[in-house]
Amino acid sequence: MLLYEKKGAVGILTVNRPEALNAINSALLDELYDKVSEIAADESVRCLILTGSGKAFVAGADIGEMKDLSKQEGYEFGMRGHRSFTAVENLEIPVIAAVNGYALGGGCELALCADIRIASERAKFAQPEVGLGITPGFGGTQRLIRTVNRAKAMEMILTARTVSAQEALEMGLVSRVVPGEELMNTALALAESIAANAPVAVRNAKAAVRRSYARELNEDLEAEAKLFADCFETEDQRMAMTAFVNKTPKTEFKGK
Ligand code: DAK
Repeated sequence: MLLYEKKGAVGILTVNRPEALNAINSALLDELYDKVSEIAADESVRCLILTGSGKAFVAGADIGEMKDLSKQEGYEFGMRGHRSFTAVENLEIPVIAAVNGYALGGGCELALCADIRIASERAKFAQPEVGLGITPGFGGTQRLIRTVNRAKAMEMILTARTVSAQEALEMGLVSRVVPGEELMNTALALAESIAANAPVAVRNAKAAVRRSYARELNEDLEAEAKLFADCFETEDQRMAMTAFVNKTPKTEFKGK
């Protein structure tokens, strides 16, 4: 479910499950962890680009797989997600997310693990979880607030609204928006300009910047996983996810 290629000193990792809009299931989470560990050990790679196949970057965690999780399984799924996503974030080399399309839920959260995000004009961002009866669970509540201002983060998380690439640029969620056909070339040029700099200095600069960003992140992610898990087995979570999977309209949320 992942494709990987190297262009000189730049690695390109593509989430490749286009039939499900690259939705992330447990197998994909494990594959991501393994691949990222491999990349971390390859000293010839100096910058990584993360992107998706087809019209999505990643349309979220796999709703079909999550639908029937118990609270305990929800917690375990969340912690498994944190392990893989944190491995991306903890790579010593810079990571650029080239967001080619939908970056929803877990997809927006994966993009947030990158150091730099650039987007195609077609990209769309959202944290739609509260509309599915759950909270963001792969770091959205923690990484979004460390990336954009609190009002914007709260608006995205509490309304579940989808924002355009342009709006994402205005709020600082991405640093550039380019036409879709220019996305990969722009990402590659950016990656090559980083890879041409002194590797130790680049690595240490990233580590230094991350100190302010990542303070207490691990504890906060664990707290997020508990709050996330608590939403499972509720009537609202079961109803909303079943409606998505069955392609039927949602009924009104009951708070149960
Ligand atoms: N999961 C599973 N399948 C998905 C999917 C998803 N998130 N998104 C799309 N697909 C599948 C669709 O079911 C459809 O499958 P088939 O019917 O062809 O078998 C196929 O991909 C194509 O999708 P559509 O036919 O819907 O394509 P459209 O262009 O019409 O619509 C869309 C595109 C992106 C607007 C729509 O697919 C959509 O609304 N998708 C769901 C987006 C969403 O709500 N994503 C957030 C999921 S919640 C956790 C941590 C994190 C999370 C959860 C737990 N823990 C701590 C435990 C994260 C949660 C999320 O990400």
